[in-house]
Amino acid sequence: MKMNKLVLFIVLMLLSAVISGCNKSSPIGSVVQENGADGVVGAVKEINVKAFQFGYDPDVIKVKKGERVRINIDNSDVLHGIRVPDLGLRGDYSLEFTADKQGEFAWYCTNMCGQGHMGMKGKLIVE
Ligand SMILES: [Cu+2]
Repeated sequence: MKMNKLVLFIVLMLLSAVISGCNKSSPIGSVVQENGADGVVGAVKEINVKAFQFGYDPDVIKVKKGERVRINIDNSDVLHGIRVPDLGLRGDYSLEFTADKQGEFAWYCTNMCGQGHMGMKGKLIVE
């Protein structure tokens, strides 16, 4: 009986550790509270994207309309960057914007990075 309670206690401790660990951050994004570059105060959804020859990980990003978004670009080999022509956005290391237009927007690599450069693309979904 005593042993059973000990086992139950350990299981509960492990479960709560796993649950709190999951809540801290999701693998593709986290929300931080801060002042935006343009003076907007509010939550910024941060998304980390790894850029490599020749692709992105993740290569599809979903945000909600109205959200303030910052995409951090990790250029893991050479300089890539992201440009979203339909939204007039471009950046080598990061992009910050308010997702005020609903739809699906293709993004491309900003810098000539090698033979596969033209095939480097991703998709931003604003829903
Ligand atoms: Cu490129």
